[in-house]
Amino acid sequence: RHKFWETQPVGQYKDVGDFTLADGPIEPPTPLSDVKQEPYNLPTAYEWTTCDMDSQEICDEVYLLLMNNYVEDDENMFRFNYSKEFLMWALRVPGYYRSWHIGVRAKASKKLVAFITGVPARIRVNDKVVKMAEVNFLCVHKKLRSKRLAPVLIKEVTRRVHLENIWQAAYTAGVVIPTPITTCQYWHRSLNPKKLIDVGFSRLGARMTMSRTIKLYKLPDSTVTPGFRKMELRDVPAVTRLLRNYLSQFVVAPDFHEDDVEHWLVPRDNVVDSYLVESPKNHEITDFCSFYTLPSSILGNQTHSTLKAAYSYYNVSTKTPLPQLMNDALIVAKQKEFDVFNALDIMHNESFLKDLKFGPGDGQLHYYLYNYRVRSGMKPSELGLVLL
Ligand code: NHW
Ligand code: EN5
Repeated sequence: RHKFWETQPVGQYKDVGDFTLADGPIEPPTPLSDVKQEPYNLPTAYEWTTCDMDSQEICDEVYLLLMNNYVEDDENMFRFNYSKEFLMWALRVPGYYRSWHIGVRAKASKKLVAFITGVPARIRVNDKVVKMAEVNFLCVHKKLRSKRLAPVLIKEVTRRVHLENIWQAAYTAGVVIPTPITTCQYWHRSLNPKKLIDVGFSRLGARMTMSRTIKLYKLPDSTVTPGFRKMELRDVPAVTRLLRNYLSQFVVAPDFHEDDVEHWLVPRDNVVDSYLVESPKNHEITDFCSFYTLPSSILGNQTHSTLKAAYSYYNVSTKTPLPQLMNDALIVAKQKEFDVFNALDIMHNESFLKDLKFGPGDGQLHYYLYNYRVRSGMKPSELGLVLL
């Protein structure tokens, strides 16, 4: 059923529920000298290119490939439209390898037709911290689909990750392949219900009018938690401590150091927003919440071309109840004119989804590890990792 994935060191369907298999690598590393030195072969009309994400011109090409060919919902009404600034943030992470930002061009026209990326990360699985690649932005131009190009891209990124002596990876997908470590549900909180209904993102509920719906999703004009403010660079040490302590309870989570927190969580306009609660009494930082900006193109609507979506990122509560903290996140997202706030049912998110009027979406997100087995039957609430 999976001609490619059956050949890869990933959990196979036959092993699901086999609790005798222990956590750890599926196969051992090979000597670096045994890693293939030359890139994999592409069909003769195509060639490999390393995409220099410092270059505005290359970033523009990547941006356009993804804008026109990346992930759509199951009814092809919306397509992710990651901004250039977002891509530069997501790919130029601490210790990144330029060689892991991989493109394919048509030899004749030099047009960029496919892409895949890895970025380095330390991911903790139970009590072990493992160096991994986070693989994302796998994309093949619509005109080149179903030609088995994706397995070549995946093998090539794998080879380049191996050359850096890294043997594991983490990735997510909307499709099921062998074998998810867990499957998460997307939830959506309407901020601009009129627009969401107009573009077909959501529907008017049974026995609901537009004005009743608008009233249902109304939010206060300003945040309610005393000491709630935007995160700043000077907060990095305190946020790192708060976050490390919080993430330690999950089965799979990033092992964030201060340089990671500085990169991933210090606010960047239209990319990532982070807020915290600083106790007005002793200036202690007790709570934290964050979200990233990922608009979607609206395919074939006369009046609206983009849907502005915020995605819940990392949230930590020690003093402010999580539902209250996230309500403040909704309020700032509304102030910033997001149309919808999305979240997965991971970490402690279930504690606020229903109370804050999120509803389940029609999409799921499956989480995967490459060459690493984890105890089967992990629940989304045991997952402490968000991939972009
Ligand atoms: S998930 C988003 C993926 N991108 C999109 O959905 C964009 C729109 N679609 C496309 O561009 C986030 C194409 O449909 C793609 C497939 C390119 C998806 N992950 O070339 P063929 C990520 O980026 C398998 C993994 O003919 P295509 C995460 C499929 O099961 N595998 O198909 C990426 C089949 O294999 P099988 C996927 O439609 C993680 C084979 O590809 C997949 O023209 C990557 C068919 O290939 C997916 N999302 O192109 C893995 N979609 O065995 C990283 C399809 O079933 C692993 N396939 O026959 C780790 C590597 C690093 C290790 C380091 C140690
Ligand atoms: C990972 N880095 O399907 C990338 N999104 O529910 C790969 N549905 O937006 C991940 N179909 O339910 C790819 N509205 C996986 C996600 C692919 C994109 C996707 C889903 C997630 C989505 C929307 C729109 C559906 C349009 C028709 C949806 C309902 C919202 C409603 C609001 C009010 C309360 C009830 C729910």
